[in-house]
Amino acid sequence: FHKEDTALVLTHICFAFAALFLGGVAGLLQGLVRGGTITLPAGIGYYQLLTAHGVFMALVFTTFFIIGFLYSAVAKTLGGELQPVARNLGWIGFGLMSIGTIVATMMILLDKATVLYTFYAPMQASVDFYIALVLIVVGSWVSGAGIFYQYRYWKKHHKGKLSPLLSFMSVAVMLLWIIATLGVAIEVLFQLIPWSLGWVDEVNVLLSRTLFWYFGHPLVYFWLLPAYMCWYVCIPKIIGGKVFSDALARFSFVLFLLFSIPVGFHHQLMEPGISPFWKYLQVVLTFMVVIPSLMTAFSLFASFEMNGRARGSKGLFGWVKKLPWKDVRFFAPFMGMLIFIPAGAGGLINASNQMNAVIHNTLWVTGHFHLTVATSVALTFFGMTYWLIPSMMGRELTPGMNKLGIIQTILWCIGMFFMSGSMHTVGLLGSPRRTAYTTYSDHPDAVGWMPYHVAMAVGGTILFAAVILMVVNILLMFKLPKGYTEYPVGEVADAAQPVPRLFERWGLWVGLLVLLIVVAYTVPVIDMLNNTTPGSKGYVTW
Ligand code: HAS
Repeated sequence: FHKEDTALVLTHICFAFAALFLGGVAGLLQGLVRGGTITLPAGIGYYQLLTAHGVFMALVFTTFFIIGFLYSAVAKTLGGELQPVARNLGWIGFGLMSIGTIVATMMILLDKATVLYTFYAPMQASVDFYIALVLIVVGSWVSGAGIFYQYRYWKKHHKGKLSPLLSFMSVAVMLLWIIATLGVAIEVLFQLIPWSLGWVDEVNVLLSRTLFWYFGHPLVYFWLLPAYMCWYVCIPKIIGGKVFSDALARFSFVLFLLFSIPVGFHHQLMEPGISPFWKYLQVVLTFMVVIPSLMTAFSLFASFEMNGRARGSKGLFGWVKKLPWKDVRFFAPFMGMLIFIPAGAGGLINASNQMNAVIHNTLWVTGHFHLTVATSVALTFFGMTYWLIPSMMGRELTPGMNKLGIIQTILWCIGMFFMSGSMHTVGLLGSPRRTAYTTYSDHPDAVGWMPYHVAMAVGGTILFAAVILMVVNILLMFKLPKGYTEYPVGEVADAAQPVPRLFERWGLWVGLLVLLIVVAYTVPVIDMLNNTTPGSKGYVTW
């Protein structure tokens, strides 16, 4: 890697892990508060802490890590180094995003933005917080422009050639992000900023939540897809095999692009003011977006099995023994995949209207996203970090560092087992999410939840130890001996079908996506603006 590319990528990665550390501190404290173990000192509020935890972990850690990784992916696969224009755009994007993050953090610390990581109305923050969000979003668009520039530059100089799979995926992820963030940009610019400045007295709460979830659901795929990039492309190389099918991988990313945006209503199933028909339509589309995940599961099993059989494994599951269990580059993402099976099943439960009525706003939902983003995605990002840093810095991933990585992964899984397991269980018993410690005047139900809340705190403490170990491992990685660590990019299996050129017709996919968004959102949004849907009146202003 070019030195300047390494600097750009690793600055993003280090920023991401600094956020993980701060988010981890907030997470530990809030777990202990909720379990009734401690009370917070110095007037710090539970919700202030919860906001910091969500913003650092879910928004800052993920976005910085992903953008850093995507830059490494396009540098690696599109010519071996970044074009100066792409690199400069990357730095400008980073600058805007980091200034935005610092301002947002200050506002949260000053208790002027205790609005949780979802920040929709009617909770109101200081205008500085919203401006900080604008900086973060605009910065990410500039970074996206750098990725598109690198891709277009390569295409221009390789006329008629198929782009490398990893770069195709990077473009898809960034397109998804930019189209999704348009919703939240509209919300912040046209609703939240004028409202927080006092220019308007009212805000349409339902519209604000709708615009947020228009962004909020594809946000989860913005987190997931870079992990899928690792599962599809890097893992086959790490296990010594090949990518099962380039065409299938591209197809699944195209499906994600199409179906992950017009589905936000599945976060609003219990909300009045949106007619059941539109909720139903978006739930149907939600089940469509499950298909590419099932295709991914199929493709991964196929890669593992093909590789095992090529190495002489026998029987139905003999290939399992051929996997490199002691290699953290495989083990951490693999645990992520494994845990994604129950995590995804939980998602299917959430998306079903009747079952959503049981779990909505309970700790079950918190359990769901700690398995998905905080385990499947986070463990994959951790596993990637163990090769990304040494390979970019020209250092060798030593057996000692590998071992520390395995210990860190196991700690994470144990902590998450206790934390997310008890969240799921106590959620089914009715314990609400986003609630500070209370026994509701010693109501027997609430008292019955307490042992689970204590188990959550125990899990959270183990997870905090795992965060610390991860941060220590990162610091140690900068001291690894000089040498070579591979940046793993898998080749495609010989038997795979050729890739239809149609997949790179971005205009077609974006056009179809716009059509789906228009179909799924136009009528309900007009209803919200006119207060015409039964139930929306009275809910609509604050
Ligand atoms: Fe979700 C709420 C539905 C996936 C994150 N979700 C959330 C929230 C977050 C989140 C953060 O319908 C809370 C938001 C808030 O603050 O209110 N979710 C789904 C569905 C899926 C799904 C249908 N969610 C995710 C992913 C996330 C994420 C991914 C983050 C990265 N979710 C919902 C709904 C709600 C919700 C409702 C609202 C609930 C409410 O009422 O508030 C699907 O995409 C899941 C599909 C996944 C699968 C699994 C495929 C398995 C694979 C692994 C294969 C393993 C192998 C290894 C090969 C079908 C790919 C095995 C090898 C061996 C040897 C055994």
